[in-house]
Parts: sequence; C-alpha cells; structure tokens
Amino acid sequence: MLRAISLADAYKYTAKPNPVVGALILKDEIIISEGAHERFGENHAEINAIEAANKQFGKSFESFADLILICTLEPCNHSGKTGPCTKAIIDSGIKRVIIGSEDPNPIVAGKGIDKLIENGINVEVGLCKNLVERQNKFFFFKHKNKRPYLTAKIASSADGKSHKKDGSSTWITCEESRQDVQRVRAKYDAILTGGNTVRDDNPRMNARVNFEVNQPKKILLSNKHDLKKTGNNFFKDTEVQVITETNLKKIISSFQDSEYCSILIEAGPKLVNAFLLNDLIDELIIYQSQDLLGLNGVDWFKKDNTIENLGFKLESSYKIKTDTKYIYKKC
Ligand code: AOF
Ligand code: ZN
Repeated sequence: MLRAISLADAYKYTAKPNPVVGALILKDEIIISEGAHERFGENHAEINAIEAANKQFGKSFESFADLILICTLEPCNHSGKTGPCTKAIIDSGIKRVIIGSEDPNPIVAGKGIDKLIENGINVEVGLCKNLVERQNKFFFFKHKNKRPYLTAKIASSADGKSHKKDGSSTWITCEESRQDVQRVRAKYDAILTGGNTVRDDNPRMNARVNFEVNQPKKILLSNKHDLKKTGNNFFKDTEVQVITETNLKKIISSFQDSEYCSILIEAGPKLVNAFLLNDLIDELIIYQSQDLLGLNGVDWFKKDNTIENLGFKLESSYKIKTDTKYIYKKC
C-alpha cells in the first residue's frame, strides 16, 4: 500500500481537483503492474494497473484469478469521465482487492465496495487509511464538511501592515517568498480574490511553476460591474467565475456542488477579515518581512482580532531568506 500511495503522490498537481490514487497488482507477493490516476479526466489508477497487467498476461501469469489488486481509494462504480473501475476489476477476473480508504464522494461512497463484494470478490478496506486521507486532505475535507478547504494567504510587514495608505505600491516580501507563493497556488483548485485587489494590484494570480500543473481556476467577488476583461491580468490563463453575491457563507456553501475541494484566498484586509469573522478560514499562511511600514501602513488585523483570538494555532514557521513564513490552522 505504501508503494501505491507513493505512485499516487507523483500526480498531485495534475490529478486535482480529483484525488490522487495509486494501484498495483501482486502475484505471489511480487508487483507485476502499477498504475496511477495521472491527470484529471484521464484513466483511473485501477484501469492503468489492469491495462499494464494485461500486457504481461501469458508471459507472467495465466489468469487474473490469483492476482491481488491493491488500491489506495475505493474503486468507483459510476460512469464519470471514465468508465467504472469496478466493472474493469470484475471483468478482469481478479478475486481479491485491498483498499486503503472508502471514497467519501457520495457518488461512490460504499457503492464500489458493495459491487465488488456482490460479485464474489474478497475485499479488505482500511489499510493505511490515515495516510490516504492525509494525502487527499482537501478531497476528504470537502466531502466531510460539504464545502472546500479555505486558506487565506497574506503578506505582512514586520509591524502587521498590508500595504501603504497612500496606495503607492511596493513589494512587502522578498523574491523567494513570492516564488514560494507560486508553489502554494499550484496546490489549490481555485484562487479567490476581491474587486479591490484586481483594481489596485492587477495581479495575474496563476501558478508560475516549473512543473506541470492544472492551473487553479479563478473566482472574483465583485458586485461592481466595472472590471473589464481586456487589460486585466486576472482574466488571463483560465476561466474566471465572477460572483456578485455578498453573503460569504452563502457563497462558500454554494461550492458544495462544485469540483473545488480547496480555495486559496488572496485579497486585502477587508475581505480576508470578513472571511475570518465569518469563521470560514481553515488555514492562514502569513509571509512576514523584517521591514516596517509604520504610520503609512494599513493594518491586517484590528488589535482585538489577533489570529489566536480568532481561534488559530501556529502549526509551523520557518525562514525564507529575509522573511518568515507562518502557517496557522483553525483549532
Ligand atoms: C477510482 N480510481 O483513480 C480515482 C477515483 O470524473 P471521474 O470519472 O474521473 O471521477 C472522479 C471521481 O472518482 C472522484 O471524485 C473520486 O470520487 C473518484 N476517483 N476513483 O476508482 C481513481 N481518481
Ligand atoms: Zn474509477
């Protein structure tokens, strides 16, 4: 199972917003084939492992009946972008399947396992379940909480300021921190911002990384209709969903039926604080520089809204060149 988990891990930037899934087939405790869900919309892991085993059929073994399929997630029993994995498993003649975790997606949950059992397959569930859940943290969160996992990312001066009051722009954090932000963006299914940030900063907000990635989709909260697609970097690269609704709780619960399992919020103090006060943020990432903005700076948080008072606990912190990156999680 650990091998299947590591096969899956290689595709965490291209399978999303789907979970990463790995599978392998054993004969007499020897791995004869492997597969993973490599890209969103493409073959599921089990299908790739079975196809790879088919190529060996006759050379390495005579029948699938004495093979064991190990897969990290419950095989699906629905026809989505690809056919049901359960059908491929049953048709192959495999008689034993070891599964890491049940699939929390209500379209699948339990139905794949039931289908295999009904067809006389010996099924074992739960091997390394915690690792599979951890590997697909956003996917499991989404289905448990019926909304995507929300992370707010902010860049702060040493004295807790976001930007200058006079609107003059300057980078708060160092180049290396800004590169780190690109890698953080790459992990998320969507990036959300507000109209003011798009107007003031004209950000691109894509993931500029040197590896293959499904670019995060973009979500813009703006009830003014003044933002034009031409000349605005935010509208480049990928589709933008513009939301005019102002009730944040309603907006986030509307994502229950979307593909998004995770959203990164990159916005100014007003919108970030509104999310925090609505108790909607699960994780807060702060890049803090050593420089002061002083009286000319706008505070990220009001004095009584300290991160700890809002129910966050510091999980880790480390230096990125001259800055410090802090990761806070909701307790
Ligand atoms: C599997 N094996 O490798 C994966 C599964 O839209 P589709 O057809 O790709 O289906 C996506 C759903 O299927 C996804 O939300 C999850 O519940 C399950 N993923 N299942 O049997 C796989 N990636
Ligand atoms: Zn499947």
